[in-house]
Amino acid sequence: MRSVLLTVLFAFTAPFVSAHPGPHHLQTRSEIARRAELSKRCPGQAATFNALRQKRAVEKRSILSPHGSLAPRGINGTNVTIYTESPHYDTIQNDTCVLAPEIYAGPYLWPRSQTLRQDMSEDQAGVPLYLDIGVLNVNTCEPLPEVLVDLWHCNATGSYSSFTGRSPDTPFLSLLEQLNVTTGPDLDLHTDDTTFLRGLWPTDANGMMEMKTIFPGFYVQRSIHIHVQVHTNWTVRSNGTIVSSNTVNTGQLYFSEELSQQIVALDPYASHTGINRTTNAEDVLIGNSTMGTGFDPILDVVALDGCDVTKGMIGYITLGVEA
Ligand SMILES: *[C@@H]1O[C@H](CO)[C@@H](O)[C@H](O)[C@H]1NC(C)=O
Ligand SMILES: *[C@@H]1O[C@H](CO)[C@@H](O)[C@H](O)[C@H]1NC(C)=O
Ligand SMILES: *[C@@H]1O[C@H](CO)[C@@H](O)[C@H](O)[C@H]1NC(C)=O
Ligand SMILES: *[C@@H]1O[C@H](CO)[C@@H](O)[C@H](O)[C@H]1NC(C)=O
Ligand SMILES: *[C@@H]1O[C@H](CO)[C@@H](O)[C@H](O)[C@H]1NC(C)=O
Ligand SMILES: *[C@@H]1O[C@H](CO)[C@@H](O)[C@H](O)[C@H]1NC(C)=O
Ligand SMILES: *[C@@H]1O[C@H](CO)[C@@H](O)[C@H](O)[C@H]1NC(C)=O
Ligand SMILES: *[C@@H]1O[C@H](CO)[C@@H](O)[C@H](O)[C@H]1NC(C)=O
Ligand SMILES: CC(=O)N[C@H]1CO[C@H](CO)[C@@H](O)[C@@H]1O
Repeated sequence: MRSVLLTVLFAFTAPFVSAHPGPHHLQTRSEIARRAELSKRCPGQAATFNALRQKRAVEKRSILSPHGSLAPRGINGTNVTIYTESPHYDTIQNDTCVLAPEIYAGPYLWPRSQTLRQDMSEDQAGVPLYLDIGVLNVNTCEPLPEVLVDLWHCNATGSYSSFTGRSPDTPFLSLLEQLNVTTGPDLDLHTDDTTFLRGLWPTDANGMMEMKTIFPGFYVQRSIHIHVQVHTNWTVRSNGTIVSSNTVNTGQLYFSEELSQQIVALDPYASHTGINRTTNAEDVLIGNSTMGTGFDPILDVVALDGCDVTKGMIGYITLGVEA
């Protein structure tokens, strides 16, 4: 496995930015159509992007320096050396999944538990999944290096870390009713400080990053998905959580129905019997992303051993960001 040496600026003095789960934004048809067009803009550059990935060698670089483009002014920090594994996948899609600032990040967005690491599986049981993510700037069709990719999803039986006191089987509106709260920017449903299946990692010089996790399970009313945000101007604290981010692009990534069926038939996924799984076809949000547009939020998957996905897999996707 090739390694890329990164240097990260850890900030110690910037203020804490709290989570602001937004309202349930659905996209307008014209916005979907616009993003679908964007998703097809860069096929040639995507091929170049791929060639760059294959040439990638061990390289040493500093991603943040006091005068670098990503170093926020006035933040007091120090450098820490971290190692990143190169992504596995050798081919790139020519279509991209275009993220947008206005897409719903969901009630389980919880920045204080998202930590800088390349393996966010902790002790969670499930089928190993390596997310191999490329980020392209869809305005220039160039890879976006040094942007922070932020990922979170539920465990094999539908629970999110930091929200383990919430039942994955309770519909969202019933939960709000039970708690006598309304949705809005100050909604806080968290119950604890667990961090499993939440992670952040920057893209390398070629706009690529990799995260090890497990295949997600499901919870009520949603098809199996992974939340993703891309931060283009960011700093992390000494404990690896994000300090601030002015520029966030948000999206959700999905799996094919066939693959989901195959995985949820296995333990421990199969032990989640309290609700029926929502399929991609039934999911409201995925329907809004894909309907007749060619916009593609489904991860391409290859088995780690080349034949059996139930032993582990690599999920590959190119995210398009309007930067
Ligand atoms: C993507 O690549 C495939 C296979 O090379 C090709 O058939 C398809 O037309 C390409 N799509 C775009 C949008 O370029
Ligand atoms: C990045 O964030 C810093 C700190 O919040 C801000 O001062 C700076 O203007 C931002 N840069 C860009 C390009 O948005
Ligand atoms: C950075 O932090 C150190 C230790 O907390 C402090 O002594 C120093 O004055 C700070 N420097 C700046 C520029 O804020
Ligand atoms: C961090 O690394 C950069 C690039 O190597 C260097 O210029 C800078 O002085 C380092 N900062 C600290 C606080 O060590
Ligand atoms: C990291 O530090 C922040 C600020 O002190 C805190 O709110 C957060 O819970 C910490 N997160 C982790 C995972 O340690
Ligand atoms: C998922 O997380 C919940 C809450 O922590 C836990 O009770 C459950 O056992 C976990 N599922 C698996 C398969 O470990
Ligand atoms: C629910 O909250 C509202 C506003 O905070 C309050 O007026 C009302 O009494 C609460 N109802 C119950 C059943 O706690
Ligand atoms: C799951 O779906 C089946 C078939 O439609 C239905 O009989 C069953 O009651 C559902 N189970 C739950 C927990 O909703
Ligand atoms: C643009 C668009 O088609 N939005 C749809 C998103 O999904 C909801 C629920 O299915 C529809 O009501 C919207 O029309």
